[in-house]
Amino acid sequence: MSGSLPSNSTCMIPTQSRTILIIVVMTLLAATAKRFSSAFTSRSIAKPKTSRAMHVQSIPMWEGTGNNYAYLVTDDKSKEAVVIDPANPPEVLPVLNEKTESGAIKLTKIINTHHHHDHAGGNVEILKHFNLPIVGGKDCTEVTTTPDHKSQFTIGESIKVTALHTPCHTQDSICYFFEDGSERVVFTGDTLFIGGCGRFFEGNATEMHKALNETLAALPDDTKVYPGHEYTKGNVRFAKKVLDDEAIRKLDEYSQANKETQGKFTIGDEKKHNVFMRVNDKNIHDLVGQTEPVAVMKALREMKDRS
Ligand SMILES: *[C@@H]1O[C@H](CO)[C@@H](O)[C@H](O)[C@H]1NC(C)=O
Ligand SMILES: CC(=O)N[C@H]1CO[C@H](CO)[C@@H](O)[C@@H]1O
Ligand SMILES: [Zn+2]
Repeated sequence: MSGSLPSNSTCMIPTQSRTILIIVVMTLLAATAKRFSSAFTSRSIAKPKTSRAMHVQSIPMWEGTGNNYAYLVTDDKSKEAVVIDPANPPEVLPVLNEKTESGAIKLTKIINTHHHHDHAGGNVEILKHFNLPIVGGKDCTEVTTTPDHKSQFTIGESIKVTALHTPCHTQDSICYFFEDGSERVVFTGDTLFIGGCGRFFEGNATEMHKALNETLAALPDDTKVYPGHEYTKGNVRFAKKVLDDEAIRKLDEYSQANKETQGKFTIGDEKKHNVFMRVNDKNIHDLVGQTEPVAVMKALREMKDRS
């Protein structure tokens, strides 16, 4: 580098000092560059974390019999977390204990989708270990708060929850729509399953039509569906008897290849492969001999109950 200096340089610094100065400047430059690049690297590593503020962990329960799911949802930034339908404490408590003891989460609520024992039946036992409020339908054991239809609350800094009343399977059924700015998910309990819907234990076809085709169908199409049970295989078996089309075949393939289907399909997908969300479909009308959506809903549910 010094060789490029003109030989008649008027620079007054002696050659030796000049070499030292160049070394010092280059070392400083290298250090700065290194610090700059490491800041850049750590920022690009941290990026996926900030864009995924909501973390959903499935906790399968009674696998092979009820095939239920409890869900642990955490706001990654604040570590604030809620547990949804922790119905079987022996399977849920080990997860909650490990995560709270390690500081990975701060558990703040139990949320229930409805009062059935395989959803709200773990509340009393969980309360012996954690002092938590319970948000749920009016008939849920130990419920503290029943949110109004379309009312909202937040979890940590980033998750906004909207309660959606969907009475039919039970009169106290509530679905919970979670948004974190970039991602949307809905916990549907026994109202909407992947490719199916719950039995009308306390309600009728008018109510299920409203729950599926008005309330849930109005959510953004990219909302991921997290139901209360893994029932997809049985639902597809029924759907194939009703209609054997492309969307239902795709769901069939997926459910044959994957044990778990929760969170893998969206409200947009359900409108295509869930016959209970296709009550306006001409092909289904022909099959059930009805055209009015509530009558179609009623006919489909009766067929499924008999199947
Ligand atoms: C369905 O249930 C709703 C709410 O309980 C009720 O108002 C309606 O009359 C019922 N419809 C039928 C067809 O039974
Ligand atoms: C959101 C949605 O799909 N709504 C449909 C529900 O069903 C009625 C007919 O009963 C349609 O008109 C709506 O478009
Ligand atoms: Zn139920």
